[in-house]
Amino acid sequence: MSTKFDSNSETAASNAQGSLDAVIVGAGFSGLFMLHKLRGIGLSAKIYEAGDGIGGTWYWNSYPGARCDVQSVEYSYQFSEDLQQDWNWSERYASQPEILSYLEHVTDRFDLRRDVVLKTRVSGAEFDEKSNRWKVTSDDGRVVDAQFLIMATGALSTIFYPDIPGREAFKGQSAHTGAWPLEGLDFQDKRVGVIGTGSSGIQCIPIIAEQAEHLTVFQRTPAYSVPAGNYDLDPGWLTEFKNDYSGLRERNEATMGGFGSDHPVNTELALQVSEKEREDQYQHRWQNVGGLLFLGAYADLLTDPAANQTAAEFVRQKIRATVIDPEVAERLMPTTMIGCKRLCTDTNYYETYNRANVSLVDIKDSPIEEITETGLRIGEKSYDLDCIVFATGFDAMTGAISNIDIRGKGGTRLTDKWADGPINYLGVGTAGFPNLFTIVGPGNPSVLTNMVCTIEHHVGWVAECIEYLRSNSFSAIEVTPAAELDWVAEVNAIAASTLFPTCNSWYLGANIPGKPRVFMPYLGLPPYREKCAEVAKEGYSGFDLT
Ligand code: FAD
Ligand code: N01
Repeated sequence: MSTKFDSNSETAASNAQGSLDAVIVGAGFSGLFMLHKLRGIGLSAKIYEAGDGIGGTWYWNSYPGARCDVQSVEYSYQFSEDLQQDWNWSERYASQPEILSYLEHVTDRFDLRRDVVLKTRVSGAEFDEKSNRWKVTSDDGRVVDAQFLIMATGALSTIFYPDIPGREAFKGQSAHTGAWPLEGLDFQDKRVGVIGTGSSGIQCIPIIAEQAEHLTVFQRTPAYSVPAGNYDLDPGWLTEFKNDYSGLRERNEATMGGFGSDHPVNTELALQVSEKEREDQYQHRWQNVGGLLFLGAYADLLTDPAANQTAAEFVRQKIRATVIDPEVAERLMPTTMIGCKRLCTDTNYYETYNRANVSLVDIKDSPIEEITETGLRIGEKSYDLDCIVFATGFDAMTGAISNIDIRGKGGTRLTDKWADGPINYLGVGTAGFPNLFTIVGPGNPSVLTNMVCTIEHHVGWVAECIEYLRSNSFSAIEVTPAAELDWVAEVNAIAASTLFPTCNSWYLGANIPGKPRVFMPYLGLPPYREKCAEVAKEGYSGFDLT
């Protein structure tokens, strides 16, 4: 990644702070809001961010076509009414540059920049049991001491490259979608290969196809994708919409995912209605609603396999109807449960395979064996390429935390404790690691929801907890082993009652070779919020306060 240095932020060299109330790791939606909240309760805090700019996901994922799949007016902070009234989104689903400029605006508006230290990767953290404080080290060797350590390191921030030999040998241009070079890649009249057909691949493929001489898509597993239905927002509509902005936010909080209350989940069951009615409902959601809310067509799509397959078959029919070459259409048709992996949303994805300059290579049974100087090789066949795009995803939910050498009480390493999967309470803390908070980590509804909404809730809860500790003169808070075991059991029990464990998704860690297969997110925002409120009301039940 080439560098873009923000001269208003402090550099590593000019900011060798010795002691703080809190260290926040990561400057995305979570870290920025955490800094704002902690300042609000009088704490000294700094963000350490590995990237050269703020924005997290929206800094790193600047590949062509990157945009949100939750509507912009919902995928944005709600903590400041003035902010949400002042900011005008230009599209129903904002593009990466627009979301990044929103986050830049928030950073300046709330004067956050002076406490953001860029280009600084936190490499280790050690808990000192005598002082109840963390010693945090960065990869440039600096050490900062803080009472609280807050990991706002992102659920989808650690890129994953498949272990295909020869990647370094490739002489052309290549990039991972999740660490896209700031200067971009030039696809004009080039032979381009895209590896991976998850959300990132599906967003960039149609745009790359318009520029490349030839695009070859290497697909291991086809994904379900629904048209996003993106459009420019009419300023008049936006003004009117803002009259009841807080009303929308309130209605969204009652939904399972924190968004989409304007198209609520249908309470009917898929097989209890006639086939015609079902088709009409799916068609309505496909054509008029668009995107993720397609899965709200019936209440049982994620719990009953037969119901699920009615929706899956509807999408397969759409692929058949869109893709002209029936063999290509067949290869693009997923067979798993729809929604088991995150549903993709697109603009002209399936249509792209009708272009003469696009070909699809199925690599399920014959994987890519080698990246060569001039392209890649599958068996005896070589593909000559000028550019390779790795849209191969992330070591999700635990990757960023596991990359830091975190040692709690008795020198226990967090990676050892989590060797068989993450164990924590409310997705916020883990026994043996006092004063360590994770924002939207495993065990939190995070990635199954409108994340900005969940982040605001989670950050708010952590800030209130810290305020409580301070005002009651507690120096440390630590999860009890019993509370975290119960929580992990609850997360798993809820997941087991759904279709989520039936495929190899990143929710389960199944995209990373050797990663324990454990369903990591907690399903359901309203019950989660209730539980968090109850825990706080009971003086932080499930935690020991020292
Ligand atoms: P991030 O934005 O990931 O920020 C974490 C930051 O921590 C990163 O900048 C990283 O560099 C930094 N960091 C990590 N480790 C270290 C370390 N050791 N030292 C220093 N810094 C470190 N969610 C939705 O709800 N709706 C959407 O439409 C949506 N679209 C998405 C599109 C893409 C392309 C991707 C990849 C994700 C999308 N998500 C979406 C999920 C998205 O990640 C969250 O919505 C949100 O942006 C996460 O914010 P965050 O601050 O928690 O984490
Ligand atoms: O990653 P993915 P992503 N050989 O893991 C393939 C969010 N997001 O970056 O399915 C060949 O979904 C892999 O194949 P398979 C969103 O939450 C949102 O696309 O494992 N292929 C798959 O096709 C999303 O879910 C948006 O068989 C290999 C692809 O790489 C999450 O981020 C946009 C391979 C990875 O897909 C991650 O999405 C972008 C190998 N060895 C991201 N290894 C929005 O639309 C992996 N693959 C808002």
